[in-house]
Amino acid sequence: MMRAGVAMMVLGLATAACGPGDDEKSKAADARAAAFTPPSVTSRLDYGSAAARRFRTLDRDGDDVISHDEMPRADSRLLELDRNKDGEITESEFSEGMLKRFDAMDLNQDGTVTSEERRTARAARKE
Ligand SMILES: [Ca+2]
Ligand SMILES: [Ca+2]
Ligand SMILES: [Ca+2]
Repeated sequence: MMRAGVAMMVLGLATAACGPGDDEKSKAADARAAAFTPPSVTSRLDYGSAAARRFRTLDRDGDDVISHDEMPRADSRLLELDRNKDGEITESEFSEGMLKRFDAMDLNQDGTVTSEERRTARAARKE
């Protein structure tokens, strides 16, 4: 009889302790979920093919050169890719420049850029 009573009490306590604890935990998880940005990992290959697609989009007349009038004005960083400063970006200037950017972001040089590394690179740029 006694034994069963104690067991019931322990069970009751465990449930009571568990209840609010779980609630707190799920609230914290909700907060985390709200602030959460999905982690992304971009491989060098993916980045390169995304860059190639971007080049194709920008090169409207398809002559493998982004000429001055094809250059989006909003993206001044694109001009940094013009290595020989002739005002145009060739396909190799574009892809090599983009991959150099990727390598600069890939802090641990494992061939992938995580969202963490991207954040760090962005923060470094602002300084
Ligand atoms: Ca063109
Ligand atoms: Ca050029
Ligand atoms: Ca990396």
